[in-house]
Amino acid sequence: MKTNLQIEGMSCEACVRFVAMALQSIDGVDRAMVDLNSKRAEVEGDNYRVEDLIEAVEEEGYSAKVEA
Ligand SMILES: [Cu+2]
Repeated sequence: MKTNLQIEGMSCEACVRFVAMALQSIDGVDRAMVDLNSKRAEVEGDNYRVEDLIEAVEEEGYSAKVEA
């Protein structure tokens, strides 16, 4: 499965790394690509819960929502 997220609150490459690490730590996530300029994250994997992705990003102090 694949999920595109819109991330709010990232201001530098360190933020990008925090968000990417948080997403990659979720069970079932194989890959998380985070882009600062577009404020987007693309997550790939199997059987992860989308709510877990959002929660992990929020725990790092950013906000996330699923892209329509
Ligand atoms: Cu930063």
